[in-house]
Amino acid sequence: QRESLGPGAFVLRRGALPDEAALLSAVHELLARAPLRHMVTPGGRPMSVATSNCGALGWVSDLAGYRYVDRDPRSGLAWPSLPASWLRLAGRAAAEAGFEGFIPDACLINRYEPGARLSLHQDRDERDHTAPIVSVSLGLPAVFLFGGLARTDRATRVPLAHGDIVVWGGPARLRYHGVLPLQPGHHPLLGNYRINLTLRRAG
Ligand code: MD5
Ligand code: FE
Repeated sequence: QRESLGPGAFVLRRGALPDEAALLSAVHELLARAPLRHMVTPGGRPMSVATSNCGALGWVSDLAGYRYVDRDPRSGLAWPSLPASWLRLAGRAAAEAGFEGFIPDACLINRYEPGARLSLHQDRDERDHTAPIVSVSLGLPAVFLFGGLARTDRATRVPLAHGDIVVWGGPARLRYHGVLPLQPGHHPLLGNYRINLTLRRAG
């Protein structure tokens, strides 16, 4: 049930479904401690996606740039810990895609509401690009844009649904990617939201 998106990129369709209830209750607990917020890009525009983090490091953006930090700048507190079950899920998914021994230290939690999007970008704020990234999609479906190593490379469109896990590593790790504006809808567990978890090795 492992589907290839190209070298180093694999979808495990509905791979997180057996864990959906535990994942969602943990998400809600984590967000109570480190609330979602619209981070501001270095250019000064609030992102349409609302963001929080858990793990030793969390990704932040502000007028000074993008970086990983060990505290939530809003509260001054350490980010909540990465749940042990998420570490296991990420390790298992990475191994199924051929990346053994993946131990994330950061999980970015992105919430999309209808109209929210992520424009084409690379994930390159992590120290070591040899580790893969594991992404878990929950709630409303989205269309993922999967580009190439150059910004102008043609992007393919990959539909992602509730429970889908994607692993990006090796030759896919620095490919440009984005998410098209979320279409309105209703998901039985998440209402009109999509939540994406990206588990990373940042430090
Ligand atoms: C999402 N989030 O669906 C995606 C999932 C982000 C972000 O892009 O930065 O929060 S992660 C997709 C990803 C990561 C690393 C490499 C590649 C895709 N890739 O090669 O296409 O909300
Ligand atoms: Fe990304």
